[in-house]
Amino acid sequence: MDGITSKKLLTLCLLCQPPKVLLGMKKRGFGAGRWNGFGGKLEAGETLEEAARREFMEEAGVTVKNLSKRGVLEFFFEGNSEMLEVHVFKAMEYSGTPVETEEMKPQWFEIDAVPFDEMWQDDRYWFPVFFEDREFTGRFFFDADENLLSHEIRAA
Ligand code: 6U4
Repeated sequence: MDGITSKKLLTLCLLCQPPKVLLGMKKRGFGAGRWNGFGGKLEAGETLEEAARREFMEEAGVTVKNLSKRGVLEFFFEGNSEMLEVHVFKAMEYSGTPVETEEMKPQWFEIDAVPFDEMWQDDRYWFPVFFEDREFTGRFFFDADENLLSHEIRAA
C-alpha cells in the first residue's frame, strides 16, 4: 500500500432475481474478457447510487430499483499509485430487458453456478458473503498482471 497517492471511486451493482443473478461479459476497457457486475466511475456531482443506476442503464439498458448498499472493496495493484474504491450495490427489482451494449454482454446465471474462473479473482471471496446478505469490506492486492496476491475481508 506504500506509495498510494490517489483513489478512484467506482460502483458495482448485482441485479438479483433468486435463484439467478445478472452478470455481464465486459467487452472493452478495464477487466475486459471477464464476467462482472455492472458499474463504473463516478461522474461529477453524482451520488454513488445515481452512478450505479446510470452505469447499469448504459451497460445493460435496464433501470434498476431498490438499490441497497452491501459493501466496499479496495483494490491495489503493484506498481500503481492509484487505488480503486468500489462500492457494491444489490438491486432486487428492475424494468426493461437486458440488452447487449458496446461495453457489456448480459447473461443470467444461477447463483450456485457463477463462473468464477472467468471473473476477477477477488469475486470468489466476496460473492458468497454478498449472497448471504451480509455487509462487507474487503481489501485485495494484485500484481501488475492482475493476479491476486493477498486479501482481507470483514463481514458483518
Ligand atoms: P471506461 O469508461 O472505459 O474508461 P473502464 O476502464 O472500462 O471505463 P469501468 O468504468 O467500466 O472501467 O469500471 C470498471 C468496473 O469494474 C467497475 O464496475 C468496478 C469493476 N471492478 C474493478 N475492479 C474489480 C475487481 N477486482 N473485481 C470486481 N469488479 C471490479 O468484481
